[in-house]
Amino acid sequence: MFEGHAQSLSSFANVSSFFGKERRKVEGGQQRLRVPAADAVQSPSLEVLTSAFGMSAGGAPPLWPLTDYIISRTDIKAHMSVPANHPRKASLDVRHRLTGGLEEGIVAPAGLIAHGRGEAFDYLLGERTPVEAARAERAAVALLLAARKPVVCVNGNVAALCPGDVVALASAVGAELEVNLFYRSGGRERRIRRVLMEAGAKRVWGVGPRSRTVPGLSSERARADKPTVEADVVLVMLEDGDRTEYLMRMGKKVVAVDLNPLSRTARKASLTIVDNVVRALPRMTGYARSMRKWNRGRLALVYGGFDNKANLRVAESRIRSGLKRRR
Ligand code: PTJ
Repeated sequence: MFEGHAQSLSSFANVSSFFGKERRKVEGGQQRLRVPAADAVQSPSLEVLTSAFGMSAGGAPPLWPLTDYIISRTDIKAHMSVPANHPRKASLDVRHRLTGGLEEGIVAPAGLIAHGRGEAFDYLLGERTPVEAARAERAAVALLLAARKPVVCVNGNVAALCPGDVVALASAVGAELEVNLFYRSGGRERRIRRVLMEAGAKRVWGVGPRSRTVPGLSSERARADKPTVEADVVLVMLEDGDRTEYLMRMGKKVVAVDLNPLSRTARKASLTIVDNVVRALPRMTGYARSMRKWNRGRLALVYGGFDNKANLRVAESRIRSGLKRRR
Protein backbone atom coordinates (compact mmCIF):
# COMPACT_ATOMS: atom_id res chain seq x y z
CA MET A 1 0.00 0.00 0.00
CA PHE A 2 1.06 3.52 -0.67
CA GLU A 3 0.47 5.80 2.28
CA GLY A 4 0.84 9.51 2.16
CA HIS A 5 -0.36 12.81 3.56
CA ALA A 6 -2.65 14.84 1.37
CA GLN A 7 -1.55 18.26 2.53
CA SER A 8 -2.59 20.92 0.09
CA LEU A 9 -5.91 19.78 -1.23
CA SER A 10 -8.54 22.37 -0.45
CA SER A 11 -11.72 20.52 -1.30
CA PHE A 12 -13.08 17.02 -1.42
CA ALA A 13 -11.60 14.90 -4.12
CA ASN A 14 -12.94 11.52 -4.83
CA VAL A 15 -9.99 9.42 -5.89
CA SER A 16 -11.95 6.26 -6.54
CA SER A 17 -12.34 6.91 -10.25
CA PHE A 18 -8.57 6.94 -10.59
CA PHE A 19 -7.51 4.21 -8.27
CA GLY A 20 -10.16 1.55 -8.62
CA LYS A 21 -11.85 -0.19 -5.81
CA GLU A 22 -10.62 1.69 -2.77
CA ARG A 23 -12.90 4.71 -2.34
CA ARG A 24 -11.77 7.46 0.00
CA LYS A 25 -12.69 11.08 0.39
CA VAL A 26 -9.67 13.26 0.74
CA GLU A 27 -10.03 16.51 2.63
CA GLY A 28 -7.55 19.28 3.16
CA GLY A 29 -5.13 18.91 6.01
CA GLN A 30 -3.30 15.84 7.12
CA GLN A 31 -5.56 13.01 6.17
CA ARG A 32 -4.09 9.57 5.50
CA LEU A 33 -4.69 8.27 2.03
CA ARG A 34 -4.37 4.61 1.20
CA VAL A 35 -4.18 3.45 -2.37
CA PRO A 36 -3.62 -0.14 -3.44
CA ALA A 37 -0.17 -0.26 -5.00
CA ALA A 38 -1.24 -2.54 -7.81
CA ASP A 39 -3.94 -0.09 -8.85
CA ALA A 40 -1.70 2.93 -8.43
CA VAL A 41 0.40 1.72 -11.31
CA GLN A 42 -2.63 2.13 -13.55
CA SER A 43 -2.92 5.73 -12.42
CA PRO A 44 -3.85 8.50 -14.84
CA SER A 45 -1.68 11.11 -16.45
CA LEU A 46 -0.50 14.05 -14.40
CA GLU A 47 -2.85 16.32 -16.32
CA VAL A 48 -5.92 14.26 -15.43
CA LEU A 49 -4.90 14.05 -11.82
CA THR A 50 -4.06 17.69 -11.30
CA SER A 51 -7.13 18.99 -13.10
CA ALA A 52 -9.29 16.81 -10.89
CA PHE A 53 -7.72 18.51 -7.92
CA GLY A 54 -8.45 21.92 -9.38
CA MET A 55 -4.91 22.70 -10.52
CA SER A 56 -3.23 23.07 -13.83
CA ALA A 57 -0.55 20.55 -14.75
CA GLY A 58 1.97 23.39 -14.67
CA GLY A 59 0.93 24.52 -11.19
CA ALA A 60 2.57 23.48 -7.97
CA PRO A 61 1.66 19.89 -7.22
CA PRO A 62 0.50 18.97 -3.74
CA LEU A 63 3.09 17.66 -1.34
CA TRP A 64 1.91 14.21 -1.96
CA PRO A 65 4.20 11.25 -2.44
CA LEU A 66 1.90 9.55 -4.91
CA THR A 67 1.91 12.61 -7.13
CA ASP A 68 5.70 12.62 -7.00
CA TYR A 69 5.54 9.04 -8.08
CA ILE A 70 3.35 9.89 -11.04
CA ILE A 71 5.60 12.80 -12.03
CA SER A 72 8.52 10.42 -11.96
CA ARG A 73 6.66 8.17 -14.42
CA THR A 74 6.96 10.87 -17.03
CA ASP A 75 10.68 11.15 -16.26
CA ILE A 76 11.05 7.41 -16.70
CA LYS A 77 9.82 7.64 -20.30
CA ALA A 78 12.14 10.52 -21.10
CA HIS A 79 15.24 8.65 -19.91
CA MET A 80 14.63 5.18 -21.30
CA SER A 81 17.13 5.23 -24.14
CA VAL A 82 20.77 4.57 -23.23
CA PRO A 83 23.58 5.56 -25.63
CA ALA A 84 25.13 2.55 -27.39
CA ASN A 85 28.60 3.32 -26.02
CA HIS A 86 27.54 3.66 -22.40
CA PRO A 87 29.73 1.29 -20.33
CA ARG A 88 26.72 0.04 -18.35
CA LYS A 89 24.30 -0.11 -21.28
CA ALA A 90 23.38 -3.79 -20.92
CA SER A 91 22.57 -3.40 -17.25
CA LEU A 92 20.65 -0.15 -17.79
CA ASP A 93 18.64 -1.69 -20.62
CA VAL A 94 17.61 -4.51 -18.31
CA ARG A 95 16.64 -1.94 -15.68
CA HIS A 96 14.51 -0.13 -18.19
CA ARG A 97 12.55 -3.27 -18.94
CA LEU A 98 11.53 -3.10 -15.30
CA THR A 99 10.78 0.60 -15.15
CA GLY A 100 8.79 0.19 -18.37
CA GLY A 101 7.04 -2.79 -16.78
CA LEU A 102 6.18 -0.65 -13.78
CA GLU A 103 4.70 1.96 -16.06
CA GLU A 104 2.60 -0.69 -17.82
CA GLY A 105 1.28 -2.06 -14.53
CA ILE A 106 3.15 -5.36 -14.80
CA VAL A 107 5.90 -4.84 -12.23
CA ALA A 108 5.04 -4.04 -8.61
CA PRO A 109 6.81 -0.95 -7.22
CA ALA A 110 8.70 -3.22 -4.80
CA GLY A 111 9.89 -5.20 -7.83
CA LEU A 112 12.36 -2.39 -8.55
CA ILE A 113 13.85 -2.80 -5.10
CA ALA A 114 14.03 -6.57 -5.55
CA HIS A 115 15.86 -6.02 -8.82
CA GLY A 116 18.35 -3.69 -7.13
CA ARG A 117 19.15 -6.38 -4.62
CA GLY A 118 19.67 -8.86 -7.43
CA GLU A 119 21.91 -6.43 -9.32
CA ALA A 120 24.22 -6.12 -6.32
CA PHE A 121 24.74 -9.88 -6.21
CA ASP A 122 25.12 -10.06 -9.97
CA TYR A 123 27.79 -7.37 -9.86
CA LEU A 124 29.79 -9.50 -7.45
CA LEU A 125 29.33 -12.53 -9.71
CA GLY A 126 30.89 -10.53 -12.55
CA GLU A 127 27.54 -10.37 -14.40
CA ARG A 128 28.10 -13.72 -16.08
CA THR A 129 26.95 -17.28 -15.51
CA PRO A 130 29.54 -19.09 -13.39
CA VAL A 131 30.19 -22.79 -13.84
CA GLU A 132 28.23 -23.82 -10.72
CA ALA A 133 25.17 -21.91 -11.99
CA ALA A 134 25.42 -23.65 -15.37
CA ARG A 135 25.63 -26.98 -13.53
CA ALA A 136 22.50 -26.14 -11.52
CA GLU A 137 20.67 -25.03 -14.68
CA ARG A 138 21.41 -28.33 -16.40
CA ALA A 139 20.30 -30.35 -13.36
CA ALA A 140 17.14 -28.23 -13.06
CA VAL A 141 16.25 -28.87 -16.68
CA ALA A 142 16.75 -32.61 -16.20
CA LEU A 143 14.39 -32.47 -13.21
CA LEU A 144 11.80 -30.46 -15.14
CA LEU A 145 11.98 -32.80 -18.14
CA ALA A 146 11.57 -35.84 -15.89
CA ALA A 147 8.61 -34.29 -14.05
CA ARG A 148 5.09 -35.57 -14.67
CA LYS A 149 3.45 -32.17 -14.19
CA PRO A 150 5.97 -29.32 -14.15
CA VAL A 151 4.85 -25.72 -13.75
CA VAL A 152 6.71 -22.46 -14.32
CA CYS A 153 5.53 -19.62 -12.06
CA VAL A 154 5.78 -16.06 -13.33
CA ASN A 155 5.69 -12.85 -11.31
CA GLY A 156 5.79 -9.23 -12.44
CA ASN A 157 9.57 -8.94 -12.65
CA VAL A 158 9.96 -12.08 -14.75
CA ALA A 159 7.15 -11.02 -17.09
CA ALA A 160 8.83 -7.66 -17.67
CA LEU A 161 12.40 -8.94 -17.90
CA CYS A 162 12.12 -11.97 -20.15
CA PRO A 163 8.62 -12.95 -21.30
CA GLY A 164 9.84 -14.68 -24.48
CA ASP A 165 12.48 -16.67 -22.60
CA VAL A 166 10.06 -17.91 -19.97
CA VAL A 167 7.54 -19.00 -22.60
CA ALA A 168 10.29 -20.77 -24.58
CA LEU A 169 11.54 -22.63 -21.50
CA ALA A 170 8.05 -23.74 -20.45
CA SER A 171 7.43 -25.05 -23.94
CA ALA A 172 10.84 -26.81 -24.14
CA VAL A 173 10.26 -28.69 -20.85
CA GLY A 174 6.50 -29.22 -21.39
CA ALA A 175 5.48 -27.12 -18.37
CA GLU A 176 2.35 -25.10 -17.71
CA LEU A 177 2.74 -21.35 -17.14
CA GLU A 178 1.10 -19.81 -14.09
CA VAL A 179 1.01 -16.23 -12.86
CA ASN A 180 1.77 -16.10 -9.15
CA LEU A 181 1.98 -12.73 -7.46
CA PHE A 182 2.86 -11.38 -4.07
CA TYR A 183 1.17 -8.05 -4.80
CA ARG A 184 -1.81 -9.63 -6.43
CA SER A 185 -4.48 -7.73 -8.32
CA GLY A 186 -6.79 -8.82 -11.12
CA GLY A 187 -5.36 -6.12 -13.38
CA ARG A 188 -1.76 -7.27 -12.93
CA GLU A 189 -2.71 -10.91 -13.41
CA ARG A 190 -4.42 -10.10 -16.70
CA ARG A 191 -1.64 -7.83 -17.95
CA ILE A 192 0.99 -10.47 -17.21
CA ARG A 193 -1.08 -13.10 -18.97
CA ARG A 194 -1.37 -10.79 -21.97
CA VAL A 195 2.41 -10.23 -22.07
CA LEU A 196 3.00 -13.99 -21.98
CA MET A 197 0.40 -14.69 -24.65
CA GLU A 198 1.97 -12.03 -26.86
CA ALA A 199 5.29 -13.79 -26.32
CA GLY A 200 3.78 -17.01 -27.69
CA ALA A 201 2.20 -18.78 -24.69
CA LYS A 202 -0.79 -20.93 -25.60
CA ARG A 203 -2.31 -20.95 -22.13
CA VAL A 204 -1.56 -19.03 -18.95
CA TRP A 205 -3.00 -20.05 -15.58
CA GLY A 206 -3.27 -18.09 -12.36
CA VAL A 207 -5.71 -15.42 -13.52
CA GLY A 208 -9.02 -14.94 -11.70
CA PRO A 209 -10.27 -15.47 -8.18
CA ARG A 210 -9.11 -18.66 -6.48
CA SER A 211 -9.13 -19.97 -2.98
CA ARG A 212 -5.93 -20.24 -0.99
CA THR A 213 -4.65 -23.57 -2.18
CA VAL A 214 -1.24 -23.60 -0.51
CA PRO A 215 -2.15 -24.58 3.07
CA GLY A 216 -0.61 -22.49 5.84
CA LEU A 217 0.83 -19.77 3.61
CA SER A 218 -0.64 -16.41 4.57
CA SER A 219 0.46 -14.19 1.67
CA GLU A 220 -1.32 -13.77 -1.66
CA ARG A 221 1.13 -16.29 -3.09
CA ALA A 222 -1.06 -18.94 -1.48
CA ARG A 223 -3.55 -18.51 -4.32
CA ALA A 224 -2.16 -21.20 -6.54
CA ASP A 225 -4.02 -22.43 -9.58
CA LYS A 226 -4.55 -26.01 -10.74
CA PRO A 227 -1.11 -26.54 -12.36
CA THR A 228 0.76 -25.58 -9.18
CA VAL A 229 -1.59 -27.57 -6.97
CA GLU A 230 -1.09 -30.66 -9.13
CA ALA A 231 2.58 -30.12 -10.00
CA ASP A 232 5.39 -32.39 -8.90
CA VAL A 233 8.07 -29.83 -9.85
CA VAL A 234 7.61 -26.04 -9.55
CA LEU A 235 10.00 -23.45 -10.98
CA VAL A 236 9.98 -20.18 -9.00
CA MET A 237 11.99 -17.10 -9.88
CA LEU A 238 12.77 -13.94 -7.95
CA GLU A 239 10.48 -14.70 -5.08
CA ASP A 240 12.05 -14.77 -1.68
CA GLY A 241 9.66 -15.68 1.13
CA ASP A 242 8.03 -18.76 2.50
CA ARG A 243 6.13 -20.17 -0.50
CA THR A 244 8.96 -22.55 -1.39
CA GLU A 245 8.82 -24.16 2.05
CA TYR A 246 5.06 -24.58 1.88
CA LEU A 247 5.20 -26.03 -1.63
CA MET A 248 7.78 -28.51 -0.43
CA ARG A 249 5.55 -29.44 2.50
CA MET A 250 2.96 -30.32 -0.15
CA GLY A 251 5.45 -32.87 -1.49
CA LYS A 252 6.68 -30.87 -4.48
CA LYS A 253 10.21 -30.30 -5.66
CA VAL A 254 11.03 -26.63 -6.07
CA VAL A 255 13.59 -25.18 -8.47
CA ALA A 256 14.51 -21.57 -7.62
CA VAL A 257 16.31 -18.92 -9.64
CA ASP A 258 17.69 -16.35 -7.23
CA LEU A 259 20.87 -14.30 -7.37
CA ASN A 260 21.04 -14.26 -3.58
CA PRO A 261 22.38 -17.62 -2.37
CA LEU A 262 21.50 -16.60 1.19
CA SER A 263 17.81 -15.93 0.56
CA ARG A 264 15.25 -18.07 2.30
CA THR A 265 14.03 -19.43 -1.02
CA ALA A 266 17.57 -20.20 -2.24
CA ARG A 267 18.29 -22.08 1.00
CA LYS A 268 15.06 -24.05 1.12
CA ALA A 269 14.58 -25.00 -2.55
CA SER A 270 15.31 -28.53 -3.78
CA LEU A 271 17.53 -27.07 -6.50
CA THR A 272 18.83 -23.50 -6.58
CA ILE A 273 20.19 -21.59 -9.54
CA VAL A 274 22.25 -18.59 -8.46
CA ASP A 275 22.21 -16.67 -11.70
CA ASN A 276 20.45 -13.75 -13.32
CA VAL A 277 17.13 -14.92 -14.71
CA VAL A 278 17.84 -13.13 -18.00
CA ARG A 279 20.88 -15.37 -18.55
CA ALA A 280 19.55 -18.50 -16.87
CA LEU A 281 16.37 -19.00 -18.91
CA PRO A 282 17.86 -19.02 -22.45
CA ARG A 283 20.62 -21.33 -21.27
CA MET A 284 18.07 -23.68 -19.69
CA THR A 285 16.04 -23.75 -22.90
CA GLY A 286 19.19 -24.75 -24.76
CA TYR A 287 19.78 -27.62 -22.31
CA ALA A 288 16.15 -28.68 -22.60
CA ARG A 289 16.37 -28.89 -26.37
CA SER A 290 19.49 -31.03 -26.21
CA MET A 291 18.06 -33.37 -23.52
CA ARG A 292 14.53 -33.53 -24.87
CA LYS A 293 14.77 -37.11 -26.09
CA TRP A 294 16.51 -38.49 -23.00
CA ASN A 295 14.66 -41.11 -20.99
CA ARG A 296 13.84 -40.63 -17.30
CA GLY A 297 16.73 -42.85 -16.19
CA ARG A 298 19.28 -40.74 -18.00
CA LEU A 299 17.72 -37.52 -16.72
CA ALA A 300 17.75 -38.90 -13.18
CA LEU A 301 21.50 -39.41 -13.40
CA VAL A 302 21.90 -35.68 -14.04
CA TYR A 303 19.67 -34.29 -11.28
CA GLY A 304 20.36 -37.18 -8.89
CA GLY A 305 24.08 -36.51 -9.03
CA PHE A 306 23.63 -32.83 -8.26
CA ASP A 307 24.46 -31.68 -4.72
CA ASN A 308 22.45 -28.51 -4.10
CA LYS A 309 23.98 -27.60 -0.73
CA ALA A 310 27.53 -27.98 -2.02
CA ASN A 311 26.67 -25.97 -5.12
CA LEU A 312 25.17 -23.19 -2.99
CA ARG A 313 28.36 -23.04 -0.92
CA VAL A 314 30.40 -22.55 -4.10
CA ALA A 315 28.04 -19.79 -5.25
CA GLU A 316 28.27 -18.05 -1.89
CA SER A 317 32.05 -18.22 -1.78
CA ARG A 318 32.26 -16.87 -5.34
CA ILE A 319 30.21 -13.86 -4.26
CA ARG A 320 32.36 -13.40 -1.16
CA SER A 321 35.52 -13.51 -3.26
CA GLY A 322 33.82 -11.14 -5.72
CA LEU A 323 33.69 -8.67 -2.85
CA LYS A 324 37.46 -8.95 -2.43
CA ARG A 325 38.11 -8.74 -6.18
CA ARG A 326 36.09 -5.53 -6.42
CA ARG A 327 38.07 -3.77 -3.68
O1 PTJ B 1 5.34 -9.43 -8.95
P1 PTJ B 1 5.06 -9.73 -7.51
O2 PTJ B 1 3.83 -9.04 -7.01
O3 PTJ B 1 4.99 -11.22 -7.23
O4 PTJ B 1 6.30 -9.18 -6.63
C1 PTJ B 1 7.55 -9.61 -6.99
C2 PTJ B 1 8.69 -9.15 -6.04
C3 PTJ B 1 9.99 -9.31 -6.83
C4 PTJ B 1 8.50 -7.71 -5.65
C5 PTJ B 1 8.69 -10.03 -4.83
O5 PTJ B 1 8.76 -11.35 -5.24
C6 PTJ B 1 9.80 -9.70 -3.87
O6 PTJ B 1 9.68 -8.83 -3.04
O7 PTJ B 1 10.91 -10.41 -4.03
P2 PTJ B 1 12.14 -10.38 -3.00
O8 PTJ B 1 11.69 -10.89 -1.67
O9 PTJ B 1 12.84 -9.07 -3.03
O10 PTJ B 1 13.08 -11.46 -3.63
C7 PTJ B 1 13.57 -11.35 -4.92
C8 PTJ B 1 14.87 -12.17 -4.98
O11 PTJ B 1 15.23 -12.25 -6.35
C9 PTJ B 1 16.04 -11.51 -4.24
O12 PTJ B 1 16.74 -12.48 -3.50
C10 PTJ B 1 16.93 -10.95 -5.35
O13 PTJ B 1 18.30 -11.04 -5.04
C11 PTJ B 1 16.60 -11.88 -6.50
N1 PTJ B 1 16.70 -11.25 -7.82
C12 PTJ B 1 16.40 -9.98 -8.16
N2 PTJ B 1 16.59 -9.78 -9.48
C13 PTJ B 1 17.00 -10.98 -9.99
C14 PTJ B 1 17.06 -11.91 -8.93
N3 PTJ B 1 17.42 -13.19 -9.14
C15 PTJ B 1 17.71 -13.57 -10.40
N4 PTJ B 1 17.68 -12.72 -11.46
C16 PTJ B 1 17.31 -11.42 -11.31
N5 PTJ B 1 17.27 -10.60 -12.36
